[in-house]
Amino acid sequence: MVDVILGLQWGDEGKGKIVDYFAKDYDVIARFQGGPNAGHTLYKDGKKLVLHQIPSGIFYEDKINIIGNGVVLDPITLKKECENVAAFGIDLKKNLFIAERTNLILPTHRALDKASEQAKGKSKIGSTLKGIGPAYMDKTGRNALRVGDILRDDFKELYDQLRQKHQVIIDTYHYKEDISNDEKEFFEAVEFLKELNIVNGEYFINKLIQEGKKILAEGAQGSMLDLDFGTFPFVTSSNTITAGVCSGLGIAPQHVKDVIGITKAYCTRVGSGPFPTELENADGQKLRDIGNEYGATTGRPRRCGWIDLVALSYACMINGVTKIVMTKADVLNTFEELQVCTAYSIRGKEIKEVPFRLDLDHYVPVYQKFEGWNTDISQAKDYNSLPEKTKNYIKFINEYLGVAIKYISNGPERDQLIVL
Ligand code: 2SA
Ligand code: MG
Repeated sequence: MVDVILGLQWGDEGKGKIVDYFAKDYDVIARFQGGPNAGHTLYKDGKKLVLHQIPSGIFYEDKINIIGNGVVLDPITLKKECENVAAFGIDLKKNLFIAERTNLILPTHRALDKASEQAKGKSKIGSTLKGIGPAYMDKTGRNALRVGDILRDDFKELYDQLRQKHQVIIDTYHYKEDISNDEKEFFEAVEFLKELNIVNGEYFINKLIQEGKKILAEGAQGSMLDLDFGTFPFVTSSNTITAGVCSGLGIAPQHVKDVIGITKAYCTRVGSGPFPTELENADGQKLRDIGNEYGATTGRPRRCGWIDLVALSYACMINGVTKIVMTKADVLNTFEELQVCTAYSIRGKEIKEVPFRLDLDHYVPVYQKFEGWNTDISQAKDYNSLPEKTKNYIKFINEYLGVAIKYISNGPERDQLIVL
C-alpha cells in the first residue's frame, strides 16, 4: 500500500513538517521526483535541518528511506546532506537506499542551468540553478548518467564524453565558469555514493509492497510546478503530481491509496511565472514577514498572496486528492479581512478552470471576502476550540473543493496540528 503526500500549490506548502508527522505511521518514505531544488525543513532536537534529497523519514531509525529513479541526484549535495544527518547519529547504511536508475546531476548541468537562465534574461524561469532542467533534459534526451553507472569501470570516460557535449552548448551561450573545483568535489562525492546502498529500486520497493509494508511517497515542489500541468514554461522539469509516483518509483497505480494534498491557508510562489492572487502590497509583505516566506534552498523571498481555489481544485482533480492538510493557518491570525479567489475573470468572462497559458492572458481574480478571526489560534488543540470565523473560512474552502480538509497546521511544531 502506498500513500502520497504532495504540495497542491507552487511548493513550500510545509511538506517537511507534514511528512515528518505522518512518517511514524509508515515503514518506508520515498522520494519520486525532483532533486536538490527541494528544501524540506525539519526540526530535530530543537535544531533546524533542511533536507534537499534525502527523504524526510531519515530521523526515524526504523524507517527505510528510498531515493527513487524519478529523482535527479547531485552527489555533491547528497554527500553534504549525509554528513549533516550522520552528525545526529543516524546510520545511513542502515536506512537509506538509492535506486540505480536515478539520474545524476553533473557540475556541467549546474553550469548549463545558469547559462540558460542568464540567456533568457527577462523571461527566465527563476530556477534554483541546481541543474534540474538540464539533468532531466539528458534523461529524456537519453544521454544521462545514472547512479548505477558509477559502478562501471569506464565511468570516467562516460563522464568526459557527456561533459564535452555539455561544453559545446555552454560555449554557444558564451558562458564562462571555472568548474574544476566542482568536478573534484563531484568525483569525491561519487566515491562516497558508492559506499551507500545502491539498489534495483523497482524490485526493492515492490518486494516491500508484497511484504505488506506501508509506503509514503514524498512529493517535492508543488502541483502547479508540474512539467505537464503546471504553469508551463514556468515549472520544474519533473512530474510533481500523483502520476509521478508510479514512474518515479516503479510501482503500479493500483497500489496507490490515499493522496494527501497540502495547501497553505494562503499562497506563495518563488521564481517567475503567473500567480493570479499575488499581493504586491502591504498585505503581501505582511504574509511574507509573519509566514517567514523565504526559500529554504536559495533564501529567495517568496511572492505571497491569497488562497486560489481555482488552482487548488485543479490540483485536487489532477492528483486525485483524498485528504487535505491546510498549513500555516496561524499566519492569518492578525488580518482584519481575508480574501479567497473563487474564479478568474478573463476577457470579461468568469471562469473556474485553469487556462492553457495564464501568463499570456489578462486575468483578474474574483474574490470572496471573509472577516479575519483576529485571534491567536496557535494554541488551539482541536477544531471546536477554533474561532467561528476560522471555521467559516475552512468550511468555505472545504465545500468549494469537495475534498475534506482533515488537518490544520497552526504552528511549526510537530504537535501544532489539529485533526478534524
Ligand atoms: P528548477 O530549479 O528548475 O526546479 O526551477 C523551476 C521552477 O520551479 C520552482 N521551484 C520551487 N519552488 C518552490 N520551492 C522549491 N524548492 C525550494 C524550497 C526553493 C528555494 O523548498 O524552498 O529554496 O528557493 C522549488 N524548487 C523549484 C522554481 O522557483 C522555478 O520557478
Ligand atoms: Mg520548500
